[in-house]
Amino acid sequence: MSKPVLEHSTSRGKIVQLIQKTMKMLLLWLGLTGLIGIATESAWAHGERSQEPYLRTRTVQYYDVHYDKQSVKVNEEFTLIGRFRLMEDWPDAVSLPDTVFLSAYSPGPMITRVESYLNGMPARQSFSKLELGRDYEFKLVMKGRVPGRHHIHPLLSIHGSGPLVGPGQWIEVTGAKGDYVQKVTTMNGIEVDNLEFYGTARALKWYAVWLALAAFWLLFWLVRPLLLPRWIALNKGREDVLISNRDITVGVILGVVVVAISFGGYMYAKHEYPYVVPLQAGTNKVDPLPKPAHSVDVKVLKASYDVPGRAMHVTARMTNHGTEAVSILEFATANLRFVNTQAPGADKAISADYPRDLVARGGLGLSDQKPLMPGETREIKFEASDALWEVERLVSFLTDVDSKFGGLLFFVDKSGNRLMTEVGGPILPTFTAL
Ligand SMILES: [Cu+2]
Repeated sequence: MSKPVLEHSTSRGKIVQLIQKTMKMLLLWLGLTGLIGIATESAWAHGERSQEPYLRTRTVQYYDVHYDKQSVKVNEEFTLIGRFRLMEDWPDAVSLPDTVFLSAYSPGPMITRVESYLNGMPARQSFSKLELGRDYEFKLVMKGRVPGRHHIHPLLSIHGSGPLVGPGQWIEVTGAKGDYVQKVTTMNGIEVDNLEFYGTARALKWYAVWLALAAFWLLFWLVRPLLLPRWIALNKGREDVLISNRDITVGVILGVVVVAISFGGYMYAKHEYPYVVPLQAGTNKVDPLPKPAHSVDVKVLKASYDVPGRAMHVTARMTNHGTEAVSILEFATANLRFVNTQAPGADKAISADYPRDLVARGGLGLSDQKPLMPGETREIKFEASDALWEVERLVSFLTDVDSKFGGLLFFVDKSGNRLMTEVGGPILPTFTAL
């Protein structure tokens, strides 16, 4: 008789072993994913790299973006300023910026947007009909809410196209979530200590009232014989027994109670809050920044992407319509920056607060460094080579049906004034080493 017992205990042991094995594997997997996460911290960002390159290189080009702080306490404010150019060569597949909303992108509600402006105008609402080929300036005042290290971006949401983000910066929020408050004074002088929970208790009470009434009405019918007995009664022609006088009385009373509560609640709210401003849903209009007085015309003659060398080569005919000689300072696209280190002021081109993971170490190579004189037209070849093209997953233009690139080319004169020109056009991949 001992055999079955033995067998039984063996199979039990096997199950225990299996559970232990599974737990070990799970722990190992958790440990590994944690390690990978630590090793590639940007993997914790929110998938900005998975956005199609034509969206990132040919729609909104952010530039001059600054974050005034990289570490804030809960409740402490920080400011995010910058500019963007809406590219003239906007992709056909993307909706035009006819309805646009400005905000910041964060992994969940980790920060609070306190103020936002587009070209100095409050940006509480969406803006309509932004102009292609023009520049806009934004300012976002944010406030730390949930402690942690969060990747924050400026964000332009375009109706029909989705979110288009600017360069993301890691912002450390320190302190305790419990300390977070959002104090406001309403237009009629009422002080609200914490907007986070303002009115939620009252809303929950109302939920409770309606849930109780609904539950009562449901139970009132559920306690009686339900479907089959009623169906049989119906078949026997006894509709009269289905709804009694008591049912009708209760129904009428409930109806009166619901109307009384609704109307009474409305009257009470009207009396307690005589001034109510509804959520503003209309769009605003804003003029773009004025066009700069001078410009450099850039006509792309040839563009190719060298796949093994991870380098973009562009040959362009450039004409300086300005009054000063200018040098090429920078090529920027999809928040990546390729700086020509030999240009005047190149060392100051990228501010200390700009995310370093978006700066190409390879810089920008030029076929000739001679400044472009006023009125001069010359063919110049520039090369933006860096592994960032791959890291940032910007090379799927190789497989796009609309293989085009876009970006901004910055020029600088000897006094440090910058001129900016949109560049772009069809691009061809070269798969073999040159
Ligand atoms: Cu991010």
